[in-house]
Amino acid sequence: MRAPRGLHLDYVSPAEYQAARWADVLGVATFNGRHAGEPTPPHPTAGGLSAPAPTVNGTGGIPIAQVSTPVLPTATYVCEVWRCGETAESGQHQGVRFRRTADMLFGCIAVPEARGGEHPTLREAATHAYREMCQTLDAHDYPHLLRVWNYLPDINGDSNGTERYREFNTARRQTLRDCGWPLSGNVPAASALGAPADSPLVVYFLAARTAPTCVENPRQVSAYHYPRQYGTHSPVFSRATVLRQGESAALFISGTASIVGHRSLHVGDVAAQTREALSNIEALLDEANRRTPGARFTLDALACKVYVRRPQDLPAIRRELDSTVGAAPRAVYLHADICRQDLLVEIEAAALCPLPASA
Ligand code: 3EB
Repeated sequence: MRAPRGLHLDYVSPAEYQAARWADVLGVATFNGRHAGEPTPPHPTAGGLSAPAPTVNGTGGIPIAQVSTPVLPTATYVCEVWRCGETAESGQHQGVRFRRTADMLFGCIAVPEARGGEHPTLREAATHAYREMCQTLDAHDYPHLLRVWNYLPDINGDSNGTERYREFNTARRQTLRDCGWPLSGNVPAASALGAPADSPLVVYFLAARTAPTCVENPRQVSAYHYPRQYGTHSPVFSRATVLRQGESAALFISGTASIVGHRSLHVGDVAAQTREALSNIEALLDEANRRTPGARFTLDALACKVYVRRPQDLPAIRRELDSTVGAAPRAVYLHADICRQDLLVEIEAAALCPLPASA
């Protein structure tokens, strides 16, 4: 089965993924079914999550980012499947596994942080991941990053007196700068979340040959302009990006939390934090629609990934989402630490919307 050309996103179980036999998969991210303290079960990639159809061109199979951040409420694997509606070609550049069409590339890299190993610190692991991502995109001529997902082991942990998320920000900014990529304005949408301490740094991304529209949130200070109280090197990401792709437009909303201006609001109140994050997402939808002639992105059409710091907050977060988004929101919930200690919930989202032929 093949979708119309352009990106599509599905969240499915490994069994559904296998049964679907999609011929146009561009890339996959899997989220873990492991409970803390349990032995690692065989990963679905080892159990046959491979190229879904023999229409695959070139070498290798589908790139799969294996994220060990657990799924809530019960630990069952979730596959985030990006499809493109056309035949794609797989490849590898250094440590990056990728798959691409004439317009788009999905890539992923996992870098273990090993004491005494090649990348002894998170900063070095992140530098390595970002350098190889940039070099892959340069080598294959996809000059526009649309969206980057970052999963950092022990994101709030300490590294010689500096929070590991801040170390990551330093590496991201310096490496993008060294590779000649922009540090503000035309920068990708992103998420940066925690993963269990024993997992590798996992980075996966979507890039394109055409430039996206980068969208900021009028309610928030741009992340790349955060004051230094949040770290000496500010995070490099846009609040959202929009890519026009023929008859449709794809919207990528960055991880969005209860931040107004640059401050965290509703500290300790998870329901209020969820409502504030959703207000930020609504503001981004308005901006995306204003900046994309012919598009009408709506809350109920979003596919959401919701990051929950404390599993016991899941019912309250779900209640807010259900009442704001209505009916049955397309949402998966993950148990993850969030980059500020005072944030309890963060929501990222993606959506496709048809464009009129004349737009
Ligand atoms: C925030 O708005 C919350 O460092 O890539 C959200 C999305 C956040 C992306 C990143 C961080 C990142 O600052 C945190």
